Amino acid sequence: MKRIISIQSHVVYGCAGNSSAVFPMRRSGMDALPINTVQFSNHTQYAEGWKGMVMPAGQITELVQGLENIKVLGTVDALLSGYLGSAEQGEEIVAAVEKLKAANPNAIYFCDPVMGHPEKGCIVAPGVSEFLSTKALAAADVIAPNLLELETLTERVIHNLDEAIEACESLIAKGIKMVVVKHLSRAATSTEKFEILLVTAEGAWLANRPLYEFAANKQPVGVGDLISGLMLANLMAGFEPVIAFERTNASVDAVLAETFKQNAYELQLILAQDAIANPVIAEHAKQV
Ligand code: PXL
Repeated sequence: MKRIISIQSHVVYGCAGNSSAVFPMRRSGMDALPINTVQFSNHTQYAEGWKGMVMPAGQITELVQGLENIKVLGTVDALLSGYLGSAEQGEEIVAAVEKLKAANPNAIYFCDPVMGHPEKGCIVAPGVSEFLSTKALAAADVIAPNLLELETLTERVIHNLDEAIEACESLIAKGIKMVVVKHLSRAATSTEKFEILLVTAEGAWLANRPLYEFAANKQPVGVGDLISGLMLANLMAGFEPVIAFERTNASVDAVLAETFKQNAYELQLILAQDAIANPVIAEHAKQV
């Protein structure tokens, strides 16, 4: 069984960060080891706010040391990072990646550079964005930005698909092996569908899923975290990048379809678990 350390948020209720990604990774056959960057009652997009704390500095380093002490660290195949509670936690993650790669040179670092979305209410601590654009980017093997995050990482404004692909290629030229744009937003080729993009040294592929008509203030949260977790799980399960990308897209669509059907705000991971483990690919990704 492949083993993944996943360093993201924990929410008591609902789905964001580890609370969105860990169950799907386990349901995909992975041994997921969650390390929590924050412990919040709920994600930060509730109008009522949230309760809880950012994990104290030093905690990530300490837990990774504990894993090394019990000789588990060297058996870990990948490290996934997502929502950070502070920029200092980012430094600890990069140190953990170095330690992991020293223990297992084949291990990979999958970075989901969650930078927040102030208009939507996704609040991220100061300094996190700068950290992700510099040290995290330098350490990552795979990166999964949304359009805004891709613009920040590459310091450019992206208007369309060609520019999005060029931006991803600039990251590949810097040594990143794979870029998954988890939401193309205004750079998408269609407003009727939700599009995601995969770019590797071999080429670029576009996949889409239907748009469900969630109320404007009830757009599901944690979808990006789900995409990253599933993409990594599918890669670790041995699927080729394009197949892993298609399977991820199909699973995410099934989760959103179920969430819409249930008229729920939080992702319905449990009800959609069979489609997480065994997605049905409705349409193949298109090479672009
Ligand atoms: O999905 C990103 C995310 C992760 N973790 C927490 C969040 C959010 C988005 O709002 O609030 C705690």
